[in-house]
Amino acid sequence: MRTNLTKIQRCPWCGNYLIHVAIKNAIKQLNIPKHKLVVISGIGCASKMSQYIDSYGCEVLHGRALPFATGIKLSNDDLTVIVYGGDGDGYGIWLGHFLHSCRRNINLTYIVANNENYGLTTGQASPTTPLHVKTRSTPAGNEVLPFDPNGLAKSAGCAYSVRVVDKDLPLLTQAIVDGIQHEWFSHIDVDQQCPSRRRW
Ligand SMILES: Cc1ncc(C[n+]2csc(CCOP(=O)(O)OP(=O)(O)O)c2C)c(N)n1
Ligand code: SF4
Ligand SMILES: [Mg+2]
Repeated sequence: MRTNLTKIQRCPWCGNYLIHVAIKNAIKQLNIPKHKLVVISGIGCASKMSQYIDSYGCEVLHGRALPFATGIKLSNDDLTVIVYGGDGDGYGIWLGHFLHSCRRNINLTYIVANNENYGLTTGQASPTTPLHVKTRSTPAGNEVLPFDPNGLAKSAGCAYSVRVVDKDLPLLTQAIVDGIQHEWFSHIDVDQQCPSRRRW
């Protein structure tokens, strides 16, 4: 459990700051004590979140947060388990875990900071990068259609799948509160600003 972390490794104006505030608001609103909360994340700018929230938590392998969190929830149903990661982490390298989590419908709250690129590794295209935009891996413009994460989640069986903008803090907080209270798998895709890499 982290109590003395002072250095936050994010760019100024990164949307992850806003999502962090929304998570803290939601936890406070629901009165969840820190010993009953677990935050699990993969690897990436977004995934540092588990280091910064004062709860139990773990930053696991890239794309492996969902199966890790599933094990925790199955072994102790009393815990509130939040899974946090980026679009590359959840929709790219291990999309399979996302879809099977939707199918299994185990009570996890999955928040995706969707900045439409692989931010930590300097801005390559991800599965949600819009058509034609130039990234580090698509210098002539992205030629691959992005997919719709909420549509995928719903078609795989997830009944609570929403998309919220990071700047709308009240709506984002409410979406997280509702996601935690939803008794099955919940998915919150956050349109996340990333001033250093997402320049479209
Ligand atoms: C198995 C594995 N493959 C690749 C990497 C390199 N890597 C680290 S973070 C990352 C992408 C992160 O993108 P995203 O999940 O969208 O997070 P963001 O940094 O944008 O918040 C990659 C490819 C890794 N750490 N492990
Ligand atoms: S690269 Fe983007 S996502 Fe990563 S810390 Fe900077 S603004 Fe945030
Ligand atoms: Mg990303």
